[in-house]
Amino acid sequence: MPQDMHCIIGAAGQLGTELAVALHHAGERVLLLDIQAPTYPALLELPFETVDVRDQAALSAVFGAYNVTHVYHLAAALSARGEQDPQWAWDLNMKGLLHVLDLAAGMDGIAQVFWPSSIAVFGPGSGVVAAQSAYRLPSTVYGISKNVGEQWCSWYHQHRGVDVRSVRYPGLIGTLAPPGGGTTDYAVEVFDHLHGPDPYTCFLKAEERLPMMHMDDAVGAALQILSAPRASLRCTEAYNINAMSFNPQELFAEIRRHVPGFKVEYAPDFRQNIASSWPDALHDDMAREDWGWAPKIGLPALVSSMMEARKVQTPSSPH
Ligand code: AKB
Repeated sequence: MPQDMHCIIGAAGQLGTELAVALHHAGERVLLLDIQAPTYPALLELPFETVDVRDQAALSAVFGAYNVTHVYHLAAALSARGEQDPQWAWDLNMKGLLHVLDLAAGMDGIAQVFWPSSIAVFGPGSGVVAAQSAYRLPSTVYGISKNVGEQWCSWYHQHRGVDVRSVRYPGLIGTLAPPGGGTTDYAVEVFDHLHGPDPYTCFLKAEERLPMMHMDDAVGAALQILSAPRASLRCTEAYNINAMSFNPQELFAEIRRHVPGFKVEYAPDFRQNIASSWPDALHDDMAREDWGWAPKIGLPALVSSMMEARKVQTPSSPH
């Protein structure tokens, strides 16, 4: 029987890099797709193809040439970047998803598709802690594309038999590749500003609480939902998943346990309005019941892992 081939679209990005490394370390065959080559060293030995997901013919040719069985479609314009160029963001996010779903429907070899949704599907009226089926009026082009994308996933599952699975990710925090263009990015970029002469300038308010997740849990969620029996998945759109919630001042207080002199100033910009339209946390009972979702990492462990990965040497650190 031929071995599975896992194709990661957006493989040079924040989640793509981590998923590729995890699958590769698990002994799976992995194909990397992006418009720019991944730079993370462990990925340099893997097959890579330059493909723009808006080019369906190119995508189809690559899926066929490599006998792709599993597609992780991660390429997207995120919330903050998307607001700066709404038409481009809509085109990239929607065309990309529809191309992947359409190919998955027409190519026998493609067994599963993973496509991430986001807390950005929620907006004013969704509640401080958003329920799985909360009212959704997204405040960004990115959020609209994720909301509509969820409905396309459900349609392709019901009408074309595509086994596409999805979760609503919160802000993701990991070490291997930086995020690009998100509203939650402050919680990653701050770790590159711990020791400079100037304070870190945070673009959200000190009290802006948001749902967040360590990358290990995010990768775990993708792999876990893909391995669940299809019959156990009651939700054909995207599952709420929750790990932790914090605001900037709580994150920075935790960082100060490692770097006592760390200084911050606040200069909220347009991203603050996006953040304040999102919930503080999500109810994720359905994901827990249907496929056993259970996050492992909280705020202290998250900060320790980021500090460890950057090999930050401080008087109080245990190195
Ligand atoms: C963003 O900030 O746009 C993303 C997200 C929450 O989906 N990190």
